[in-house]
Amino acid sequence: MRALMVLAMLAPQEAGQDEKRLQEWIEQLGADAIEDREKAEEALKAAGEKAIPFLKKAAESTDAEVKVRAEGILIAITWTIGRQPITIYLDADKKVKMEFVRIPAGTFTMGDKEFEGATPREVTLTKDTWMQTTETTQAQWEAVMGKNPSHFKGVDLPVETVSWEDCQEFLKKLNEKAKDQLKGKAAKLPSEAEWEYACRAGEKGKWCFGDDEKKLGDYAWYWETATHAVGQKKPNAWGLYDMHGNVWEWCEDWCGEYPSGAVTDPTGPAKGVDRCLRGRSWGVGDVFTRSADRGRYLPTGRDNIGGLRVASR
Ligand SMILES: [Ca+2]
Repeated sequence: MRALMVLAMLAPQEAGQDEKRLQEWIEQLGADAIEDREKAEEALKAAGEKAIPFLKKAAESTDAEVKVRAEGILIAITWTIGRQPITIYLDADKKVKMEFVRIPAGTFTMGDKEFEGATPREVTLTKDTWMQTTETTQAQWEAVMGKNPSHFKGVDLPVETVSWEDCQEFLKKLNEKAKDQLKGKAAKLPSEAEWEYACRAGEKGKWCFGDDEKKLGDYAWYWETATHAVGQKKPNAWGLYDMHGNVWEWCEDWCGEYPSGAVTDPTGPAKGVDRCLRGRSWGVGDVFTRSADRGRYLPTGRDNIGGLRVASR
């Protein structure tokens, strides 16, 4: 009994000491000596999830040094937490595989005031989602469907010329084929909100890397004449490739106006004419590839710019 009381008395104090230490390290990010800054950086990375609220505050700092370092550590920590991939195999030889990373539940601002029909609103996603790290490839599609409808041919190229309805058939077969490997999770298309949240990976700017248009070529295939093999450019902070450009990615939702105000786990309108696509394709320019940009197409529509990325929950 006495021991329990002692513990109860100590716990808040220890938590307070932890916080104090984290705050000291945050302050040390702006220290004069570079070795002090690096020491603080290492300590904050090691603190992991506990350091996130402190780092988020520091990322808003007017001290450029603190801001840049805090942002870098945040990405590193998020990567570590989210980077627990699951791999599923689609053939007996284990040559064709799909990799998924965990997208942690959270709240973000969805939309962009510069885009029609994408008025910003606060969205909360209450459940973790697993997102395929790349667009679905032709090898993956063929392993499940036994055929390849793509216009540009290549096993590592993203599958295209698939309609939303074709994707539903693919997902149905994928769920049957990989039932044991999915361990109770269902493969599906992401909702628009899940897609944009995963694309932004914590970034509020125009693209997953911020607002600097000059960096777009590091992350995206755009203004091209054909698709490119998936996963060749830089991934976003959560390990997802080609969220901007290469092929459009079908989402689950019917396409409609966003409701106003904050929403939780939105899934789009109950009915509609078009289904939504995200991220744009190889054939267009910079502004259109932005995180909040929305596309729409008939669910039966097929084109060499439209593919998918599988989500799972
Ligand atoms: Ca894409």
